[in-house]
Amino acid sequence: MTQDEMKKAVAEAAVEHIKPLLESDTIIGVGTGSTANLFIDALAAVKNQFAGAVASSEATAERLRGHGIEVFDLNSVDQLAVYVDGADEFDPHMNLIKGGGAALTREKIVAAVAKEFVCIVDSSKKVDLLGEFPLPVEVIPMARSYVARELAKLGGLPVYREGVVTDNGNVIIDVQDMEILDPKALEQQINNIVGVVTNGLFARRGADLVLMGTPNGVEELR
Ligand code: ABF
Repeated sequence: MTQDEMKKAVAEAAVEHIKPLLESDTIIGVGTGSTANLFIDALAAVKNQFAGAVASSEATAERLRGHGIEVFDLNSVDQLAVYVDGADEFDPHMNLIKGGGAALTREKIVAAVAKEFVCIVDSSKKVDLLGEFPLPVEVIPMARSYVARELAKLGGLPVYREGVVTDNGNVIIDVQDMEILDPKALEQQINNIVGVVTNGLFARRGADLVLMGTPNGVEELR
């Protein structure tokens, strides 16, 4: 099985997983990235069984609409039954690093509102300890240098992601070589730096279920 085939298999497994939740008024949260895109494509087959979706990025909203799935503003929605999204890394405690696609802030907001967070990945995303993937941090542009200095004090090597502006008009700093021994504490610590909008650690609200594509099929991890 290729990596793309594993991604497609988890995307389809995620649709099977959410099917029992779908009712005429159900609204679901949908993430960003290549695995989430395959989920959206698979979701199109059941689009008449639910009301619509909240998107974690402009790109996702466009893809959902392209399939005829209604996209709702999060402010018009009380609760999302489920949020389905990919990740850049996940550990055995369901902590995640996200944000390689620069959509981390909206992803974290949509995940916060959802009752269940289903993370869809291929087996290359599995790690024992988070941090090999550089940790993305979304930053207000005028605070970029200050935040970079503060991140360096936490032991990481901050690298400005050149040429990237988020959907919220901000910039991204990727932190390399960060020792992430306590993901929840570090998530909070980085959030406390003035000028940081969000960081890509999803530990305080990690995944409830990881569907992982492997060469032998899809594994469910809780
Ligand atoms: C989003 O897409 C991100 O948080 C993460 O950066 C990325 C994973 O992308 P892919 O599914 O393409 O590997 O979920």
